Amino acid sequence: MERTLVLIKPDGVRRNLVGEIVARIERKGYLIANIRMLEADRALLEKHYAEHVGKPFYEPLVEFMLSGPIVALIAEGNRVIEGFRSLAGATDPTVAAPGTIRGDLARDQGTKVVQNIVHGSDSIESAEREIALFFGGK
Ligand code: DAT
Ligand code: MG
Repeated sequence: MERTLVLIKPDGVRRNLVGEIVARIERKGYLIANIRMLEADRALLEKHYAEHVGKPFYEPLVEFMLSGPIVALIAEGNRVIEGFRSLAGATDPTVAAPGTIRGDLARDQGTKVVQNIVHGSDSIESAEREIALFFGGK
């Protein structure tokens, strides 16, 4: 069964949106196969966001992800990688479609990195790599 890694970022946890986001994933019909709250450390985030090293928003992104607790979860179901990214909406919350997590629940805060509530893996390879980082390969 296909799996994806979802992160509820510090803005989502701070704003008490964990239940809302988990409910949207469940209502869509995906299974929450595992879930945990954690405070990520820099080493973990550097691995998770390795593809973005050197981009102007990289350091602000890591700092933002260190700014408070996050929730990591594994969602499971046919085509869940594509399906969760569709639920999440576009990266830029200003233009993310209404009805999506980012479109409904986030906006531009004028910060160096866009604060867009959730992360979702973008391919099977990324999903398995990221699940191993956050759940030790389980
Ligand atoms: P996504 O989270 O939609 O997969 P991404 O992997 O390209 O987007 O980028 C990771 C995060 O970095 C993204 O969720 C928000 C931030 N980000 C991406 N592009 C940005 C930009 N041009 N300016 C500011 N922040 C950006
Ligand atoms: Mg991405």
